[in-house]
Amino acid sequence: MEAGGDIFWYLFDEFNFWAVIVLVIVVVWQFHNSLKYRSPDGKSLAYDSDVFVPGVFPEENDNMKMELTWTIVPFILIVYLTYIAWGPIDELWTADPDAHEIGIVANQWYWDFDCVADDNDDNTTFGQQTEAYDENGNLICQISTIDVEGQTKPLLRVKAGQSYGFIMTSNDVTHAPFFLDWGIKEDTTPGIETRLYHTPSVDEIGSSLLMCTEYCGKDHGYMTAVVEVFA
Ligand SMILES: [Cu+2]
Repeated sequence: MEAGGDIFWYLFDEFNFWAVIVLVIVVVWQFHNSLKYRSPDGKSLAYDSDVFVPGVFPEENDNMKMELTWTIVPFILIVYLTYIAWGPIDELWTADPDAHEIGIVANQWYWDFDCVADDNDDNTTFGQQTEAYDENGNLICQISTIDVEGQTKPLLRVKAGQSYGFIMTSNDVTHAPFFLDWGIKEDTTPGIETRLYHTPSVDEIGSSLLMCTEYCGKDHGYMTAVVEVFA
């Protein structure tokens, strides 16, 4: 299976599904107990509140079976969710030797792209290589700018079906590009090269946002770019 795309949305749906199940159980349980154990109108509490010691669970209410259940069942669920979350991480971190490498350098507060990442260590300016072609002469990477609600943003264009490796670093603090439509993200850290692999699918043709998802200061919320997948 290819990195990113469907595999991430499957994971997203799976997490949402279990979140809803847990929510329903908690809410039903909560209402059930609120009604079942409420103090009858006009009656005082079942136990003497004067001898109640805060922080000490009334031992007569102990229920080992219930305690084990609410420890073991969520534990199994968490182990399962952790296990399925490894799949996509493995996909986006597995280096594809045939991937075309694009450089991304994060700065406060803008993104530098480079269509040819082989000299990425020196890439401190926007658009060193603004285009790249495959061996058949087809355009597979193009960098320009685009106006988004009055602001000039970098535009990265990539081709559907082409495998890409994003070679990333930062010039200042930690940032994290999040390819919104692809569902993938990775930290960029000064002095360290991090990588992401993804092959945009034909389903991902069109424009979407790339945003910073690691808080990096004043203009973090405006640190965006547009990523366009073309056919
Ligand atoms: Cu940021």
